[in-house]
Amino acid sequence: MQNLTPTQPTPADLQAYWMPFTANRQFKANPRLFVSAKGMHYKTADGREVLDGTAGLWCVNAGHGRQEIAKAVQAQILTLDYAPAFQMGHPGVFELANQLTAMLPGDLNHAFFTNSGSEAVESALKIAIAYHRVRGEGTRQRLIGRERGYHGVNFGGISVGGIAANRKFFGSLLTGVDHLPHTHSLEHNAFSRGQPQWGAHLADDLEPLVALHDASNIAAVIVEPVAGSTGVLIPPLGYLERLRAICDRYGILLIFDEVITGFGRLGSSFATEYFGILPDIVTVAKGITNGTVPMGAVFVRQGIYDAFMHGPDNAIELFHGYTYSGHPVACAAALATQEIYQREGLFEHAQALTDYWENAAHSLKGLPHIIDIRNLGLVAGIELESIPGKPGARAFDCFLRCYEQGLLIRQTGDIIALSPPLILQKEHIDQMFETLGSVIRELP
Ligand code: PXG
Repeated sequence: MQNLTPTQPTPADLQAYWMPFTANRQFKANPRLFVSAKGMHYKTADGREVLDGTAGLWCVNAGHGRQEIAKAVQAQILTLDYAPAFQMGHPGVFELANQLTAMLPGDLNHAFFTNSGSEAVESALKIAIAYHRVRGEGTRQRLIGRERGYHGVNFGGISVGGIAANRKFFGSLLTGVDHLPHTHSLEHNAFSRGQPQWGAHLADDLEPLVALHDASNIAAVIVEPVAGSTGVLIPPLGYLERLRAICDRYGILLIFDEVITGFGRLGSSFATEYFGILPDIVTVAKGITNGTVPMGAVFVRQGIYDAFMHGPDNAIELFHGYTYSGHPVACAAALATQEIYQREGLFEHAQALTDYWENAAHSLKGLPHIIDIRNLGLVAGIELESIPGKPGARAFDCFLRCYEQGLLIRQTGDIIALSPPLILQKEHIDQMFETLGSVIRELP
């Protein structure tokens, strides 16, 4: 791999940096550092190439080291490095909003910008509650998430989120939140290809919550169309449709958190297009800039935006925003990224590889420890049986061995998640599942 820029040597002391979502002491005793990346591969500090099976953290959809993005970012910094986000604008952010909303179905035609998926979620939840208030239904404040949901790590996101470890350390969280059941069932759906048959009825659990609280107190339901972080849970056939129908019946906003599913992961621009369902609000991040510059966004339907556009012209309609909302450099990166997605037809490419990907993933069926394989678009989840009393240990062992063998995978609990850059070719798919298969065969 050509190394275009000099990389720093590994620092002698790794102590000062408190690493996020990482076993710090274990890592620092045995560090794993990437020093460069190009295309489908990372390069490690000890000079090995590692095939990227996870697009970084589900974000580098157009592959690593894209010149076009680098050039756009450099040019933007030299032209306009920063413009105040409040009461001022710059061309790039309007252009980006136009382009992105044109990719979304229906009247999801207004974009609010943030700097991460977590901030997109907070913004979406605040917009949902404020929307009802500006329409004169200010009692609609309750939020409904789902067990095992991941909506980032800020207080709103962990409140509606359903991953216990992400919640239990942090106090009382938001009040007025309920959770739908998750949709995972090994009993009914193990080794399903694509969307599982069983489970649409789980959406009906929204009904008793409405009966309990009354619709007049409920603002929104938020779900990941495909749950990623918790370990790849594919929505059962008909489930999302049913959720949409119940929300419609009671005037509850439906929020799709597309931080992972956005920008081609399922072989279409967004999950809303893939499933043919129109939510009221969509959150994105990650692939919006190919992971190069932090950015997130919230898309809302016309009626939501319109509801705020009342009162005197000089009144600020939404008291919310970030110093770096629509940052010029992030916008330049996002525009260059969208250009690559389109020019290279990467979503179509992903779509064309889906069957091959599915077959490769399911070819691991029958190997020791594997209790489920699930897939959709270019996502796969492989669930391993836990070692009794040591949850997560087997998949972490698998992760380390794959890394040693030149493959980057993601592990959450005892589930392995794969979500490669969309530029991959069949030989990368072969290599990924061959390596993973041989590693799993050797796991104790
Ligand atoms: N919503 C969803 C659905 C996500 O997947 C966030 C919000 C938060 O985004 P930020 O940009 O604030 O991290 C995410 C993030 C993993 C993994 O390995 C997943 C995420 C982040 C890090 C790791 O599954 N998802």
